[in-house]
Amino acid sequence: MKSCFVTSLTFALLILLAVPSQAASAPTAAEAQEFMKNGEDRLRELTIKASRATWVQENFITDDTEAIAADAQDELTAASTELIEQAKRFEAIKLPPDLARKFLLLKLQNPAPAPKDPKLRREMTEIATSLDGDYGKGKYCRKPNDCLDITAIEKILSDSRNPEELKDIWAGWHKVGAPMRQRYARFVELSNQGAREQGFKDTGVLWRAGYDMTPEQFDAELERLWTQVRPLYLSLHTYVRARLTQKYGPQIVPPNGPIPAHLLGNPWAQTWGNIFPLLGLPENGSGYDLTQLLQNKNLDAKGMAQYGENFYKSLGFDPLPGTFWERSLLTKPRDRDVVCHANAWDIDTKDDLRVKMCIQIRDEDFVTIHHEMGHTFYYREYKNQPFLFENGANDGFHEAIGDTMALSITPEYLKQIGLLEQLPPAEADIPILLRRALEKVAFLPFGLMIDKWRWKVFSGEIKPENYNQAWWDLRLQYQGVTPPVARSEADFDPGAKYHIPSNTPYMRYFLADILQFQFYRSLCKESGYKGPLNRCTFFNSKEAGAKFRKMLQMGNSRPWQDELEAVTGQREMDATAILDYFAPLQKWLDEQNKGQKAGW
Ligand code: X8Z
Ligand code: ZN
Repeated sequence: MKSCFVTSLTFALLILLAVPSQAASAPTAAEAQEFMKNGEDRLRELTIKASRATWVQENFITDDTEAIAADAQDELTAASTELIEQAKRFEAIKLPPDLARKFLLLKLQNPAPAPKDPKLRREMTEIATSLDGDYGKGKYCRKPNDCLDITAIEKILSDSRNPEELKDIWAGWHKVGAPMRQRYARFVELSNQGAREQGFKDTGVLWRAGYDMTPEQFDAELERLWTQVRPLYLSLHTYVRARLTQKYGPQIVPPNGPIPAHLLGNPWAQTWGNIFPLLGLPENGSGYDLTQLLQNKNLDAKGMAQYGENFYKSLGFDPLPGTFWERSLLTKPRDRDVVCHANAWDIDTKDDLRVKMCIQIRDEDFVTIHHEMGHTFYYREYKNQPFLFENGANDGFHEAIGDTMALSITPEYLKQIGLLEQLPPAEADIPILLRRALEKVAFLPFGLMIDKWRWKVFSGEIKPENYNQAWWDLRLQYQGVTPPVARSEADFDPGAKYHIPSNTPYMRYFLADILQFQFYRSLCKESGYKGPLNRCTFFNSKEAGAKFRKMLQMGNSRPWQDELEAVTGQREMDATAILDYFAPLQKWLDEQNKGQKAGW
């Protein structure tokens, strides 16, 4: 097996190397085309191998599976690094736009660009795999026989109202980061070296090169969007803070200051939906409790996922293949370590699609399974594109698809699918909107600050000796939250958030938070809906489905602006959709906040 592989790789390299020697001085566009075709075939084959190995590793974390996954990943990275190097000889020639786009995407597909030196590349891959594994295995042991994994931690931070317990659990989980610090710093060095060898200033600049505009233009876009939504965030922050001050007292929640991060219902304070019951609205003000409805139905994890699939089918998408149900992991195994952070897998770039998620029967997970299905259906819609175009129009699009669907989970929709018997009265709009804002509006500054931190880490502006301080400076600046216990550079709190050890770029989620409302507004219109935006569901609309599918099928073959235009008629990301959606709530919040000072 192994020697067979080496033989075929050597053969492929000979072909690739043969191209330059034929025409060392002036390569032609035809040669570039041939080079790209061979390169895409090679990458597809190795990507499939690496996906299978990583799937096993994340579903069964042991030293052996980590080593196997690192091997497969190393082979893929080696091939991709070689191809990028060889592609340099085509840089000076004029290529057809599609082909030129592929040459750019070739350089961007790996978020961890590797040095050419095989020893350094191997070192980087092993670090990356071990960080991912450490996060998956992460536990906080309150006592020797009382160890909590992230699923248990999330549950306590969501349900407990005891500030001492919350503080203990918060601090306990954050210990998972500290041992990662040195390796992370080394990872940054190695990956930056790889980025530089490929012609980028650093890895963060490489990440920002994937948005069909210059990194500087992209920065300006982010600033523009954040300025648009910041007042809404401030209104929400002010309202929530006042209620938490009432609940926990001014000693714990200072009335004009930032909010301590352990009181917001989530380990990272990234979404705050779980503290909805503390916010002073009449109990059951929204007229229903989705977690309760799901539990009343005695749903299991598969049942939750089937609701997700049904939504897509109602729009005209084909059902998922049988293998999806056979091979996905939907329930947390009792007896082994897995990476429980939800994700969706495109194993063979065709029909072998899977979701890995430790589903709990609760409203948050009902939304997340729609999110994961969004990735899954996107994979399938673009499966006939060439390998390098098998991707989202940009990564924010990929994250936005499922969330767009999940915005359609309205009382009307729940009634249509038989989960809810009676529609709530019109007064329920505000509680329902507030519940949504605790997810979508609270998330905005978090979505923004993670990569603000990482880009500065990659550029060297934030040095390893300031990793943690800089993290909390940004948390304070954007989110207005503080750590509940003293922090120092012995800690490494970024490591306690999955996307840092797994090196998953994060600005995509900020973009998705904006884009999903833009898509939703357009699809609601396409479905013929006329009422207030927050009550729209486009469930069952074949028109909306057809329009969306057309965009999804384009994959990453066109600049995202063209694809956005195909659905929304707009060429720019635009926060007016999220502002329109929450307009009634913004008005209500501002009334409630009268006399309060906003900000911290
Ligand atoms: O990581 C995810 C998904 C998988 S792509 C579950 N999300 C971000 C997070 O959990 O931090 C979805 C929203 C933000
Ligand atoms: Zn996602």
